[in-house]
Amino acid sequence: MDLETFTPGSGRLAPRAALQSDAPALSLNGTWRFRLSPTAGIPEDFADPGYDDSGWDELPVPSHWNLHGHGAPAYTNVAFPIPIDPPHVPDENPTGDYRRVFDLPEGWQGGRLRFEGAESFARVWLNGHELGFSTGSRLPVEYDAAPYLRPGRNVLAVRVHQWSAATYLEDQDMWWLPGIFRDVTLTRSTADVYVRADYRDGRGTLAYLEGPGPLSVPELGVTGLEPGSEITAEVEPWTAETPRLYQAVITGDGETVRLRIGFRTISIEDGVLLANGRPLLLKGVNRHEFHPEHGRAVPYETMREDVLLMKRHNVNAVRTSHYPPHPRFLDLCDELGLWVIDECDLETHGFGEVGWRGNPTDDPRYADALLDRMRRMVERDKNHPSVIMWSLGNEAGVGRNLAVMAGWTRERDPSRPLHYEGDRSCAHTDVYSRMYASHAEVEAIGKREEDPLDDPELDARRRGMPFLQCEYAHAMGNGPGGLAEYQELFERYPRLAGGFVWEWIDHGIAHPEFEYAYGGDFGEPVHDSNFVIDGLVFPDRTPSPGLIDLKKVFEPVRFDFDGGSVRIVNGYGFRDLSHLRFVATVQVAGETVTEHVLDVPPGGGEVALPVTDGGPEGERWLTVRAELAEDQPWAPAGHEVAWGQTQLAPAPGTAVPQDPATAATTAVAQGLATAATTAAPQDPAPGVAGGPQAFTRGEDGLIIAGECAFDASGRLVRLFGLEVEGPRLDLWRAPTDNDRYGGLEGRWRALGLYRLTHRVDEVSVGDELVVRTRVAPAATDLGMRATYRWTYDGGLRLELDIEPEGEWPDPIPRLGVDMTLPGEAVDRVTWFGPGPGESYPDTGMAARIGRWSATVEELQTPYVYPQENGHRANVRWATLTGARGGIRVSGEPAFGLTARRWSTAELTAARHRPDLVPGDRLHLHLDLAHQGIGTATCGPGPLPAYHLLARPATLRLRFTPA
Ligand code: IPT
Repeated sequence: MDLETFTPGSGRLAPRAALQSDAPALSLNGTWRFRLSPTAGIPEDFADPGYDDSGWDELPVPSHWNLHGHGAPAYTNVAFPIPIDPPHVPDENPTGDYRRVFDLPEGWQGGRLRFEGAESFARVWLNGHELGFSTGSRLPVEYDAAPYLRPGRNVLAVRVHQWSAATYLEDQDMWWLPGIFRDVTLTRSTADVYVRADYRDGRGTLAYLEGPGPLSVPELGVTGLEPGSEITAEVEPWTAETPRLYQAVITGDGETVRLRIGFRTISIEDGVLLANGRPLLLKGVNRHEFHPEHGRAVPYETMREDVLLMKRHNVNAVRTSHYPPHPRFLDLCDELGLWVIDECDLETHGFGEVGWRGNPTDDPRYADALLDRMRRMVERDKNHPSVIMWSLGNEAGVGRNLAVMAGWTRERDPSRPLHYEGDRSCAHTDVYSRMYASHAEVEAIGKREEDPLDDPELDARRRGMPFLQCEYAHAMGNGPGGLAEYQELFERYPRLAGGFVWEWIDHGIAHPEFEYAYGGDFGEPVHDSNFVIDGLVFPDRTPSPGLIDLKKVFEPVRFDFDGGSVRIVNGYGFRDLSHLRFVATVQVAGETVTEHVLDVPPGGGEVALPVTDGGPEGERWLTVRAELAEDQPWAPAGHEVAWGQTQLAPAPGTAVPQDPATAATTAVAQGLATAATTAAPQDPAPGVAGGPQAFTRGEDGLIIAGECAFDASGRLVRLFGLEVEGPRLDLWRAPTDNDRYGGLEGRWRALGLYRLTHRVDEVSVGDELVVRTRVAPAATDLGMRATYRWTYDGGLRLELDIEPEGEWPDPIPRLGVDMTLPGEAVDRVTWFGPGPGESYPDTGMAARIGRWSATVEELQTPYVYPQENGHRANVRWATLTGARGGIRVSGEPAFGLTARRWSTAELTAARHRPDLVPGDRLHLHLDLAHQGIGTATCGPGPLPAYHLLARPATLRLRFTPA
């Protein structure tokens, strides 16, 4: 068989819509016989019905054979794992032979064999007769089975080759996972149906373009509509916010088809993307199909979980990166409401590595194959209201075949705009799309002030288009930072239609040793390491902090507080607020003192806040939450959709400083971390009495103050009975993926920031203990003067002055102190400040002020590739407690808190989660500031305001017994 053919397939029936039909269908999913060969050229005798496969293994279908012990997965991002020599492929070509025996039900006649997806080149035999072959891994194919079906026992044989000429079209950034990975069905359905349902000003137009017989929509009183005709009716529109569907029934050719129709119109007017005549703002994610055990053979329940999770996190759009998903995923999008960019199964990114020489996108020999892919996608998915744009593919460079794909699609479906990012000229698209453009560039595009194209005509055309970021905010590891600023731009400029965060899920493969495997873990000679771990949810679909932040940033309701009232702004595009209940809660020092339901008009507006003075002392915060008033198909009543928080004036007669966080973060961002110099302690720590007390030298050489002791070098060794290794200045953090790929890690390492040396210059003991030190890495004259000033009054207070020496060229990772405590002394951390999740200067939008509590284990964010995580910023006070008490740390005014059972060096060295083994010390990091996170793995680093520059700064902390 010629695997190196440019032809996309043979023997196939014309593509048609995925439909629900009452025609008999026999699922051929289940256990098949399977044999893997290392090369393609083995005999074809296995296709013979009489072939003895008793020596073969068993394999479930759908699945990928290399996730079932036959070979191993491999991950590459851009690089091809085979030589770039189209259409040729190596002799080493894993080839899976499949056999399935099935019994035809009594009286069964005719039928088609339908494969929803097989990767990548599949030949099919029925009872020894070859039906044909197909490529286009994530697209369906059907063969006419009628001539070869027999009553009773039938034998289906399939040979799947991993590599073929079509491999050059499937270079998506993901695991290479061959096999029959979607459903196989013998179906007697033959119907194709094509409807177009538009909506304008309260009226829907249903154009019944093609179908096997009359169509009816009982709910609209429509019956007997013939193909080629249309009706209009008063309808409710479909939107992702209000996914109203009408059930249509079509009968003809011996079957009845049910189709859910959604009336909606996508248009572009004055360079703005509209749905049903209103601006459409896409709050999207890129979704690959992935399951940590099943790869791209994603169970239906998991698809549903994805949609529910997206809806619950205020995501309203999906780009099906970078291939059409399982058809049922789109049913879920119709039903639960998500706008979808349906993307063709096309990526030739690896040609970029050779200057795009030989790119199939520009090779006429591949034209049929590219068109075939587009046709099969459009025909399969053409009836879905959720699908609002067709995308020609991803990262496939430029070339004449794009025109072929676009030309056919425009003719076949003029109702949906075309998307493709890879051709900056936008010659074949209706929207201007980019990936990972910086905030500044997005803003310029928003103003239609982007750099011009060379061709003035194309430039004018592109400048008139709406813009979207098909990928932005690369969610790899800790991050992404900068989300809020992107959203602010998307909402400010009408040209900007929003975008799609890269990407939905970490593709970590469940692994007995590593917990989750990434590139290289299966010994692949060519791989891209953990670049496949870049999702908003962990491999098991637990939301990562990035998704929690995204939910906040995507909120469809805004709260603008102003004194005694709040303006509630409806940020939905297509519905009012009547489905929400607004609850206002006042907390003082984290304790709820009042709770009211607010009366909010459906359109939003100014609402008076409850009177809240009186009550105890402490920071007083008002939180307004918008929650679902009733169950929705995607979340139960009470689910929180949005929230806003504001600090209230203290109760009369009490003196409580205003939120230190705002002052502190701004100041730190500007490198002036000396904010709020005279702020009173937030938290007059309980149980501490007495006035100032002097430090004395004990006989053992220790310096003593009450229950605390320092060694002769001025290092804290005992803290209220706990044996500690005292706080020391530290600048290092375990680099994040963004630090690493953005280049900062390299510069930090070159400077030696992970191997600081400490020198004590002076220890002076008296009313206060003053320890003057210099902290610096070897081989440089850069350094930090760190002066620790300790005082004791029953509580122990530290004022640490930090003064950089020399010209520090780059931002530093962090600025703070590290100390350790006996591990068994602490298992719980309770704090007042933003929480419950982690936060860094440009992340943590989802953190709200409150009193939070977690075990040390719960404070760790389980990034698949270990890195800096778990930092709680702007903490006012924290207690670290175990069975026998503990300590309390109070900020003056606030500090950053991180607690781990391993050191920063261990975290830095770890490559997989199981490398992190709890030790017998608790490592406590009390920080003044962190460098921002950004999204430099792909895209911009932190915005300038989030850079931590080496400048003079002061950290003030107070320790007391808990
Ligand atoms: C971009 C790809 O489109 C996407 O599939 C993924 O690989 C992402 O990068 C990185 O995770 S392309 C890149 C050149 C910006």
